[in-house]
This record gives sequence, structure tokens and C-alpha cells, in this order.
Amino acid sequence: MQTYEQELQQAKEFLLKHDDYLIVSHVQPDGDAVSSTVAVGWLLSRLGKKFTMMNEGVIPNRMKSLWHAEYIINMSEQPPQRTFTNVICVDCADFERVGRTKQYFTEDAAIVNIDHHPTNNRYGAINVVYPEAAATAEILFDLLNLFDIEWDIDVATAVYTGLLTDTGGFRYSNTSPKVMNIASTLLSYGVNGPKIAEYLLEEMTLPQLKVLVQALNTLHITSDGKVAWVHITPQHMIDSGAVSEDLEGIVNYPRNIQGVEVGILFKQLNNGAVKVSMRSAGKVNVAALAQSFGGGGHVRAAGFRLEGDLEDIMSKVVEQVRRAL
Ligand SMILES: [Mn+2]
Repeated sequence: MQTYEQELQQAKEFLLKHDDYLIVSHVQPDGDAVSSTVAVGWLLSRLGKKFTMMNEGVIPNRMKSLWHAEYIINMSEQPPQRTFTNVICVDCADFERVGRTKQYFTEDAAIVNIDHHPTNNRYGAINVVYPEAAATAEILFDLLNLFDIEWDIDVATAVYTGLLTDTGGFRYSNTSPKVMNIASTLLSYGVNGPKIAEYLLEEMTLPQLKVLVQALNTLHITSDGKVAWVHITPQHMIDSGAVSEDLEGIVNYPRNIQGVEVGILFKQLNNGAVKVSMRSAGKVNVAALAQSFGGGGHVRAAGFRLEGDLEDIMSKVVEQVRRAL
């Protein structure tokens, strides 16, 4: 078993040795996924390397102000006309999380897997997997510091954004002394912390608020008060005018109820599948639960997808969570 420092060193050597990289992150990318994608892109640009940034789908609007985020290819809209041999996967707990972007990896592709999910199954040729990190962006902070490159405001803002979003605004239990030290360093590089927090965590669009109201109207809680859940249907999305990224954070509302151990958001998708997001107050390891349903994540934040009827899935999942309590 290699140490974290050795893994970082291997990644560094890989990046120096090759050229023409593909950088991908997980489907439905969050703040950390987008931040990590552009941070790797920024590093490669400083090294004078050719690189392509890609995601299976759309980049959230709120992330579009990050450095070169507008150049992240939406594979579903602009399928690339070629394949890639040198692939860097960021924030992807398992190979399936890259989604359909994998069809653009050559069969002999060398994959660098940079991630902080404890459920990561080390699918890369090189794995920089560090579950102690609050965000993949934290790992990238360490990686970038191995190079003789001067930080600028663009990459500092990207890394700060990944840390901010994956720690829920420096509030979750993953907000370690190291996270605060890194944040402090990034602020000293000129990052506008309050502005990013206002834009990413406070400000809401009207559809976002409307869809929150609709979700809260579906609130259920078990008789012992320990499991609470809400759901969202395709009709809710139409009525509110919300888009997928507007649902981020809704799962915290049921979780935040006093006495609740696990909060769940069930999102019924247009294709009939249901996306399940779980948040734990600490007692229940929702990553293990999610894994038992074919998903993954962190001890306190995890998710998965199931095919089937919404009501059936809700009762089945709630039952499993009650058993885990
Ligand atoms: Mn992450």
C-alpha cells in the first residue's frame, strides 16, 4: 500500500511524462467535480500540455464563472470525434461514475484516479485516493504544490470553490484544520471568499425556491422521528421551472429536523428511475447503505439510483434505513 505522498508523486510524474490528456468528472457534476476538472486543466496548461475537459452532461450554471469552465465539453451535445489514452478522472468514486464519457477512452487508456470518496475502488492505473480529504480539490491543492508553479487567482478560486461546496460552507464534519489552513492560504492569494459563498450558498433562483417549497410539501417522517424524506416528481420540475442543479441542498432540509438521523431526497427521473440522496446526522453510515443499493459516497452523504415505482422505492429504502438505525 502506497502512502498519499507516493501516490501524489506518481500522479505528478504521469502528468509531466505524457501529453494530450482527457479530464473527466462524475455525471451530474457538483462544485467539487467542476472545480477539480478546471484545476487539473489549469495545471496542465501551466505545464504546456494539451488537454480536453469533458463531462457526460451539462455544467451547473453556478459553476460557469470558474476558469475555463465554459470549455468543459458537454459530451451529450458535442460528442468528441476521437478517443484519448491519457485520462484523468476527478471526484469519481468508481469507474461507472464517469458515465458515458468512458466510450472516448482507448481500450489501453491509462487512468489517473484522483478522488476522496471512501468507497473508491481504485480503478485507475494510478490512484490518488485520500478519503481524509474533504474534497478532491483538497488533493489537488497538495498536487499543485508539488510543481514549481505560481498560484494565481483563477486556480485558487477553483480549489476554494471545491472546498467550500463539499464542506457545505466549511460547516460539515469534514471541515478539518487542514481545510481551514488551505482556505486561509487561498484567501491570501486573493480569493473573494464572501462573494463566492454568497453566490454559491446563499443566493437562490426563483425556480429553485419554488421547487424547494414543492419538495417540502411532500415531507414524511417516521413515527420515531428518526428518518425524514421528501420527493420530487417530473411534474414538480415542470411546475417550478427548476433544473437539476436547483435540487442541490434540498436533502438537507429533512436531515436538519431536530432528532432526525437520516434525511432522504427521492427524485423521480423522466426515464422512470429514481435518484436517491441520503444525508446522515452521524449515527448511520449512508455510504454503506448506498453501496448495498449499488451506489456510493461518503459516511454522511451518499446516493444511488433505482429503477421502479416511486412509492415502492420510498418504502423499501426507508425500511432499510430504519433497520440500519
Ligand atoms: Mn467531492
